[in-house]
Amino acid sequence: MWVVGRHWGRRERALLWGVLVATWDAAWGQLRYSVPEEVPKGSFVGDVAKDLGLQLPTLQDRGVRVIDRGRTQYFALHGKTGHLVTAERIDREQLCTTVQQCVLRCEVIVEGEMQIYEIEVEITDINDNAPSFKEVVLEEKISEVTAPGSRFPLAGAHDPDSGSNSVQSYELSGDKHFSLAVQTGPGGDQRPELVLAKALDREEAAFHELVLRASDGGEPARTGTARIRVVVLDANDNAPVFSQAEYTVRVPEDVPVGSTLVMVTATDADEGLNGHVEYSLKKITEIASQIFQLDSQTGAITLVRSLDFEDGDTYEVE
Ligand SMILES: [Ca+2]
Ligand SMILES: [Ca+2]
Ligand SMILES: [Ca+2]
Ligand SMILES: [Ca+2]
Repeated sequence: MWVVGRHWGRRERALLWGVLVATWDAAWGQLRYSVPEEVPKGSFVGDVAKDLGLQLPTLQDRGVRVIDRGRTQYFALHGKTGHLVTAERIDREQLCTTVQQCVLRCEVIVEGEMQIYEIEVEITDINDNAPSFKEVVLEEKISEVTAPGSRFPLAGAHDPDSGSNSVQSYELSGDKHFSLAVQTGPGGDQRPELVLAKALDREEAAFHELVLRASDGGEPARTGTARIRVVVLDANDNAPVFSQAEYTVRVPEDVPVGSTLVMVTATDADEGLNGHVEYSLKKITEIASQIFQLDSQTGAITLVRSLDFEDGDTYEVE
């Protein structure tokens, strides 16, 4: 039986090292294997017995230990075959968050021979994570008078996998007013930017819904998406427009004072204060100003003095 999974104390190890150094017989060796992350427990890593030239029957008589250098026992030696196998699920993203090359080290100690063998196992990446955005719904506020070609940086996606299994490209869809540019940062990271491709018009469309998709380079590729809602901010780019260019009103001369003779209406397509319409008279004769009054808010023109046909038969105001 192999003794596997036992954690050796510092004193115990120091003692063993002392013995090993004392009886050194050029038996120091190093083995290097690689295994993909996330393989099931018990998966083959390397044929330690064969690579060390150890005879299986003799191997079984001797005390052979696998000591992992970390806290967790990730590897074990399979008794009958002499194979190094995984003893745990190994998650590369959890083990090696910052380093590119993820290597675990363990030692095989053959006590009967007073030999120690160092084993390095490289944990290779698999594409088990999809790119993801911190915010899945983004809002961008852009004025309708923004010049085409303007750029708006967007937050990129994150994919904890390594190399080509990490984020490789971005794609934008949903609206012809926008296109996508991708800048490469100093560390080789990709930075998506929203580019205004076509002038906006709030009066035509106050919102634009876009989808930003990040893809990794795995086979098959995994993707992550974020929705971008562009809110078009109003600018005062419309003048009020009257419902008619000219209003002609015929009234009998005995119409009572206080009557509304005509209601002029103008509309402005802009929003809020930009779209607020107030009425005023630009050109009016002295006499007409004594007869008619315009309500600046409603556009109602009312009679304030009785009409007398003899005074005049037409009045023109602007
Ligand atoms: Ca993983
Ligand atoms: Ca990935
Ligand atoms: Ca991975
Ligand atoms: Ca406007």
